[in-house]
Amino acid sequence: MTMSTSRPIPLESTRITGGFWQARIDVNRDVTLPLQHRHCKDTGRLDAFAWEDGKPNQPHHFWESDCAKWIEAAAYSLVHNPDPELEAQVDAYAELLAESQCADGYLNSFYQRVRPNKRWTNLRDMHELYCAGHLMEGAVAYHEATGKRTLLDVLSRYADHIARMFGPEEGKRRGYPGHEEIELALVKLYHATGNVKHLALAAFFVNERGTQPHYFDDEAKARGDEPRTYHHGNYDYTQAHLPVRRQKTAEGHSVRACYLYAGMASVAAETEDEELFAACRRIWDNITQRRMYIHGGIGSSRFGERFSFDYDLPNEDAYAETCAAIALVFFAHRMLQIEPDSRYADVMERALYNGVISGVSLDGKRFFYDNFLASHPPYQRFNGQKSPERQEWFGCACCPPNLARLLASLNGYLYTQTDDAIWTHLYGTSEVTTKLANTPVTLTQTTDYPWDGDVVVEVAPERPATFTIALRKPAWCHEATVTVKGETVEGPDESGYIALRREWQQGDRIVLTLAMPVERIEAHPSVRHDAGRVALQRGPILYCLEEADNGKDLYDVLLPTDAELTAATSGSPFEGVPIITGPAKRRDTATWSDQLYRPAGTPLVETEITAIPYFLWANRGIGEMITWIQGR
Ligand code: FUB
Ligand code: ZN
Repeated sequence: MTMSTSRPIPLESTRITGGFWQARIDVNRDVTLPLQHRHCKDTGRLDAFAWEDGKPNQPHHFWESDCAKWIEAAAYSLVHNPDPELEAQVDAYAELLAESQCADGYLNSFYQRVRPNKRWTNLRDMHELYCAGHLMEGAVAYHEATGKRTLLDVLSRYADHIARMFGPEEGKRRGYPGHEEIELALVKLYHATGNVKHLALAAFFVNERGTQPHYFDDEAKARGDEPRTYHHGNYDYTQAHLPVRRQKTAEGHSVRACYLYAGMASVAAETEDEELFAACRRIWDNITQRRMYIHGGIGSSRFGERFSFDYDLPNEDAYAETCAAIALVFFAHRMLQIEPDSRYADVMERALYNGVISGVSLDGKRFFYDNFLASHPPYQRFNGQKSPERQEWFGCACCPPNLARLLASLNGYLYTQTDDAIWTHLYGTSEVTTKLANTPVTLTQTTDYPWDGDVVVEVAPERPATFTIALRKPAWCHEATVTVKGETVEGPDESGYIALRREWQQGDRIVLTLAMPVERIEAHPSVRHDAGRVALQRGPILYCLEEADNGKDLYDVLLPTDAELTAATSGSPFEGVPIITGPAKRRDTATWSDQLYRPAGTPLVETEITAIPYFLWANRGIGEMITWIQGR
């Protein structure tokens, strides 16, 4: 039983075949994946289980998670791109895991090699369950991609071990992870193994969280620690301040939070739990109506990589960890399956094209951990943020392999379906073959999206069949038209989707046209950081001003409300990518010398601005950048 309204389409049945995402996926496969394997090897991550005392590269307590995300990325990539060398690399790691697994099923390099006899003593801080979850996701993906069982069996045994240790039954510990992730992973594992104990364990971890007496208190006392000295102060940091059904706002560490919410939605779907789903919805609304950046980033505070409070969305200080935007995509994707409503897909799209993809350089070699919405290079260095340029790798390298696995599985985010309806959540040149109304059907999308709003969908059922094709009408679009076989049609709007139900025949052609003018966006008046400012957006793409095109002192640029803005590819520093240009004003700096302050009234001079897509910033060296421009 499941309350899901729609289900994802397996990766092997859907393929991105060109356009925007294909270019990024190719770089991910050809450059990023091999590089990440090298980093995992060079830093000792891949050999952590073979580490010996006194040797360099002592395992860190969540190194497995990096290797596991790399495995997952490799697996997704293998689905459409067989690569024996890559497969052999995964097999080698899988063998090491199989050999390293304890007789009782336990598997964690840090606790096996560095801190023996201390297993499960600090769930709050030590990431054992988090690493287990990531390994489970990797194992499921690799099994689906290759049919090989070694890794899946290892992780299934590990899950069985965890289920013997934790649960509501007498004699088991009533613990749950300080860093969530295993909840959503166990639901995936359950899908792969069919073992209901795996689903029950996921539900237990979700439902036990935040209950009293508090497990993290008891566990700390058992270690001889004083719970009140917990360095994060209170348990909202780990979303364990209340049972999850009573939570109303998104709190604490934002990656943990959205992994949990994705896990809650997964469990709610599988167990038909309306109350749990209602909690997911409330939290979703809190995030997307009050705590999310315009680029889809979340977790605005670098103090704890966390959510702070409603409307607190600083730009230069934005933390907006890449992993957090990715976790929001996971949450959105699960909400969509329960309730195909375009508000989830809109956010998914916003994050993907902006605050997620900004995390990786165009060449696929360097990564952002935090994704500021404004950069003033000396500033970031002085305030403890990470660098204003992308880095090759990090000591805490959660983001790069997270990007790799998401990009490699992006084809899985385009559609969901029921037996006789298919929802198109994302647009992109692609091909999907599935069964609708018991008929094999291929849908082929051809488009230059997100640079152009025309999307052609060719429908090819094996024989005429009646089913629904639902096309998302993005929230950013104010004018959408659809033709079927050349005739304009008015599909009913079903939760933000244009639902086209009819008998479809081979060769039917849908043309969706989404008007994509340049738009000035303003933020809610309570977002103090953006008051009096506008951001430029075209289609799903957020734009920004960079020093490379506009010189310094970008905060001083003023965009008059009547300035005509044009989008065009000519003159673009990035081939085929539209830039936005138009007239603006700024103060005449030539009239300033040594004063720091003086009576107001500096004459304004005319200037021309050039805005580039936000996700492309910092691909041309270090410099200033802003997204919110003066101009109301
Ligand atoms: O703690 C594991 C990962 O490292 C988190 O998800 C990231 O925020 C980073 O702290
Ligand atoms: Zn990260």
